[in-house]
Amino acid sequence: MIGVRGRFTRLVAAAALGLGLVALPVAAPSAQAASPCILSVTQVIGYSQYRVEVGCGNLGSVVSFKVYGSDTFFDDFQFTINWSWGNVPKTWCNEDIGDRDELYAKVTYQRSNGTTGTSTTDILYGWF
Ligand SMILES: [Ca+2]
Ligand SMILES: [Ca+2]
Repeated sequence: MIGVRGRFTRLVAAAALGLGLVALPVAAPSAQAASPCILSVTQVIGYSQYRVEVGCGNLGSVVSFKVYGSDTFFDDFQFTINWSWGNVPKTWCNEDIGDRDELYAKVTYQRSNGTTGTSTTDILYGWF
């Protein structure tokens, strides 16, 4: 149950948000900061496969990643790669048959000190 105080806080937050939008007429709608991990899908020349790869830059080395297709109602899991890259049949990346595909990856990486972390890449748009 939401008390009066909770309701008030929400109203104030909503008002602050509104003011913030009005007070920043020049700033472009702030896009979410780009993920440090990047998903790429490239052709494997001579094969009906894509090379699917994730890099996390200075964050660490990629241990594994799970690829999902972003969709309106729920995001469907596509496949797992237990490495920083792997070759997969092209059809695995075609998450929307006859439509544009929106792929992203949930990544597990290892830092230089041996600890692991997780990150999610930005969506990669394409016609796979
Ligand atoms: Ca989709
Ligand atoms: Ca497609």
